[in-house]
Amino acid sequence: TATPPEHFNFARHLTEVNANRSGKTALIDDAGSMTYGQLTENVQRMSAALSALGLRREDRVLLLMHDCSDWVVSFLGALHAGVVPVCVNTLLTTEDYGYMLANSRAQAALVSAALLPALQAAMASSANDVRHVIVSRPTETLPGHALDLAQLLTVHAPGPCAHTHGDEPAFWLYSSGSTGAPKGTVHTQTSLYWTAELYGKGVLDLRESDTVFSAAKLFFAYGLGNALSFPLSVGATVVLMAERPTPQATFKRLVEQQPTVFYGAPTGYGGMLASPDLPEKAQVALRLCSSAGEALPRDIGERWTARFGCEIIDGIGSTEMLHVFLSNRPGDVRYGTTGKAVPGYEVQLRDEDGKVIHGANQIGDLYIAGPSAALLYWNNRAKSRETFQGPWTKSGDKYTRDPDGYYTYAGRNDDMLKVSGIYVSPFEVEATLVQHPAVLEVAVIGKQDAEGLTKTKAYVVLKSGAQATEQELQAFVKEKLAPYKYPRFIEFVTELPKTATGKIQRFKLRELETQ
Ligand code: 3SK
Repeated sequence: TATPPEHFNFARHLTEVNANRSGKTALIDDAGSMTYGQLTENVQRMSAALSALGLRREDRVLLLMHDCSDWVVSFLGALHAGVVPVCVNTLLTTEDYGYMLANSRAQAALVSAALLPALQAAMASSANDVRHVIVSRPTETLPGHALDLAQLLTVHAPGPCAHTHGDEPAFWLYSSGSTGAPKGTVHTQTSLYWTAELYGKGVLDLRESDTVFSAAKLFFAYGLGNALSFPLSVGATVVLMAERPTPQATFKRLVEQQPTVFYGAPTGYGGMLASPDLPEKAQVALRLCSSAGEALPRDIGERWTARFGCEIIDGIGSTEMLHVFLSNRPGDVRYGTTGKAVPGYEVQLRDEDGKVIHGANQIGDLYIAGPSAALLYWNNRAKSRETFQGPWTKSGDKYTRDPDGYYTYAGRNDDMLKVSGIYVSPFEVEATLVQHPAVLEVAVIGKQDAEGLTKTKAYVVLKSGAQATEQELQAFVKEKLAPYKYPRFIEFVTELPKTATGKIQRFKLRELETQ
């Protein structure tokens, strides 16, 4: 793979790669389609518009949008101008957005019309530097200070590309940990290039003839590669969907748009396989599927392949490495394992003393070295040092390697849970549940469901004489946190297992679940 030049801009790179595809469809979203020629022009117009609004190189802009072509134009337009998009999850709370605005000091926000009220509430309740709000697809008259994204693109002629360095901060994604606020993970212009080369082309062998569809949204590192940097690096067509990836919404795209490549997470595959509306093989055009986010249970992989005749390529990536670095390969899939290192990345397992484990079948901490690692966590030197150790990045996952060199997931080394492929901190859920007037104390752990997928379970001790139902507590959490964080299971107990010094022994609760 060619090393990008010292001065490199990923948006310009895509323009060059697709220069001869101007009539080909690049993006299909819920409202229509956009050719490569239109995409290039819109990216250059967005770049000019941001510059004209006074946004300068390295200024941050918040990108809070449902998946649609405006997301792609906004992201690439910002990169083209050297302005840094801070891509945020559309499922969060006003409080989360307030934190992200203050932490990133974003000078502008690009937002879906449906998310404008949440953004405005965040702006009203937090110290922030937002000077411009640009709204995608407004359905009503906009408030005075807000600009219509489509109109902005018509007003500004295509602008020149910033002379960015390949190592320059290019965009941020937020990564969550078990404690503390989400960490602004700063990636460079070349991170996107490397993940597209090494995994998108190297492992998935994406081609111009592919149509791709990702259930994971663009604001996730997984979705960003799946549905933006990978397909656009090979001139493929992307199907984008704003709504939640329910089985029905996914089937609609699989059948109507005939994608050849589908990317999902294990919970999504499990939900589809369990649905009475699962399409027949003849109704879809899949040649390949990818999975990440949580370990894919063998049974789900096997049932999917039996139904559709195509493999699910299971891998693991991280926000810090931007995409998948350990993966199965087409034609060499061992369901139940995460495969081997993606060529271009090195992985190591280390023991508790930090020594590299060379033998087979021993549990160790997973470290990765590769060219797509983030630069740092914004304003967080301690966590940056802990995670980015010279060429190595600590993943926070535990793995084993079998004698044939295949890696198998063995859990996290912090308390984080991955539910439907998204990190959930048990401490955050506990801290919310104890705010309920009937709750005395609580412990949250991961519980495997019948399919081997992790769900959140809360053990709750109620205050003497107090009453609360499972549904009431679930609704309470959904109101205060992003809804996906609510505990799927609640068990009422009279006490929690504790050490002599009063610390909750979560491992005892985990043992109960595996008995
Ligand atoms: O969760 C994962 O495995 C993943 C994969 C690709 C990119 C980012 C992440 C977190």
